[in-house]
Amino acid sequence: MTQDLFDDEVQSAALPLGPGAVVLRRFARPDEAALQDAVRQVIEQAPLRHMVTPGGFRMSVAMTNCGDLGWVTDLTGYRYDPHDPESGNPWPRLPDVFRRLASEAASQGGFDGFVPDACLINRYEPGTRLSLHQDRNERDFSQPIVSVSLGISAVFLFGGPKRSDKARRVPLDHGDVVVWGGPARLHYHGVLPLKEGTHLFWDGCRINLTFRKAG
Ligand code: MD3
Ligand code: FE
Repeated sequence: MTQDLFDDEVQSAALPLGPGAVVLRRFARPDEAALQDAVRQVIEQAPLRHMVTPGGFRMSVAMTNCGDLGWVTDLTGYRYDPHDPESGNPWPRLPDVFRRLASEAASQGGFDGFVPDACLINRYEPGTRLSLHQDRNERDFSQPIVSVSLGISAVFLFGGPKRSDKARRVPLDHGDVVVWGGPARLHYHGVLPLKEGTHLFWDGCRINLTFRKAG
């Protein structure tokens, strides 16, 4: 009886945002301590850094990666690279809790068998924003992207297939997981400048993990 009620609640937490996009509110919360440990370990081996765009702008989001491939940008362009350009080392391996969480979330979002080979870690301090863009550096757009929001809340902008399409504002809070597949996979998206806030997960910052099958 109690179990049935609980299952209903879990089901009702999966909110479709639009075709192919499903929000799993608070899905990552049971794993927050393990996720915090894992993020700390990755950052120890591959520190967060502000990358430069091909246009010469320093990104306000600080980034690092783990997994077989890492997303990087520099003056020569955007790419997935098996090595951290700062150290020349391979990126840290994907922590088990990352792999499991990404695959469970993808299944809940309708994508069974998702095996990410790349995890981009983004850190937002207050004032940091991410302008409207598409994610097109991955090989296979039939594979979803899974995002995990941790720490202070952000307002996410979810647009359409054209840059000029009107964007919806979606608040993303600590533990929220979103699966972006199907038609949503190539929609424009971004993050509004982060407001000041307090959250113990990462000392007043927001951490976002995006899991991809890049190669
Ligand atoms: C919708 N990150 O790393 S996560 C990115 O909050 C990125 O750090 C944002 O956009 C962040 O590329 C947003 C949500 C997200 C990620 C990938 C998407 C939404 C997406 C790809 C297609 C459509
Ligand atoms: Fe993106």
